[in-house]
Amino acid sequence: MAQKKPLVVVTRKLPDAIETRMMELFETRLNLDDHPMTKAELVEAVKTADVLVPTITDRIDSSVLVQAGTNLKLIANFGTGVDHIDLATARQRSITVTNTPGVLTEDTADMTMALILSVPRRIAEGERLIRSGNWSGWSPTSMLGHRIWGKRLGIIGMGRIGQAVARRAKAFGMSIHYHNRKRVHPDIETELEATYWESLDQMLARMDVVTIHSPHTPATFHLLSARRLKLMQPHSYLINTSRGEIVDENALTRMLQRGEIAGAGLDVFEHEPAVNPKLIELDNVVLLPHLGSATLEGRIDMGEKVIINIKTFADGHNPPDRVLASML
Ligand code: 8YV
Repeated sequence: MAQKKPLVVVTRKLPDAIETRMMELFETRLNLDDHPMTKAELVEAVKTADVLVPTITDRIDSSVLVQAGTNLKLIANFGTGVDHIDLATARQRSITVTNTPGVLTEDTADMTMALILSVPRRIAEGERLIRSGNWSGWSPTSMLGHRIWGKRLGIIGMGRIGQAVARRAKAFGMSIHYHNRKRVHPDIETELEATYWESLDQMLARMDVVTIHSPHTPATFHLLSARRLKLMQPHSYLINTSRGEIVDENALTRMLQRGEIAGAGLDVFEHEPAVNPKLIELDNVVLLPHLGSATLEGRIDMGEKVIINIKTFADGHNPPDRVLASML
């Protein structure tokens, strides 16, 4: 007898190929107009679904999870970061959580590199100048930026994405420094010619560019606090393609306004989609709307991972990308 298909509720519009395959494999409820779900809609989803497929725009906190029906056994997140899901409550209610690691690494590293180039070389500012119609032509001293070749890059979080950024930055002639909870394997340090800093404070004070690649957890919330940001040198730049909550955004904005650091490249914000209006006024920042992993290829790979996680789970096996609270 054919197995009953699980009811899968998908909270946002996914690429067509992924939605079509989900429709074939599961009893799938799609969000065709792609509106971010309200809390009431999320509660309704967890009450009815066997599997929920949320994204970063859904706050799956304990007030939502306590209303989940007994059928809800799997949250197959579309994305790597799971800071929008209350993992402790999920565990208490025996709900398995999976994510989509690995497939976003190269795209996110590319976007990080784009920001590392854009901010010191004033790419977005130059583009704005042309579009404003006010460019009066080349001159030897106009719009000078700073060279990145030969500069020190401090990577906070040397996991998959941190290492992919290091490889790219090394090819651009930067010297690689990193801070991580654990020192990486010596072979990786050798390959990247990377210098390990056990003390984040000491590293921050010596870098020309600092880039963040840690997950957002209670331990990394405001890791770059006002005190730590002040350790950075006035000529240095901060890049963040990880999570906005890791940086005290108000403190960063004040420092950028006063020229206490040279610039910032931000793809993520503390209160997304809200962006501090004072940041928008500044010329020494490049602001992107959470584009780190936004490639069609990446989104399809993420969807494939979601499908594999659901299918494996529905077939009674451990899904490959289970998130364990101890991993965070
Ligand atoms: C995703 C991300 O696009 O995967 C992540 O953690 O930050 C993004 O690049 C988003 O989370 C999708 O839910």
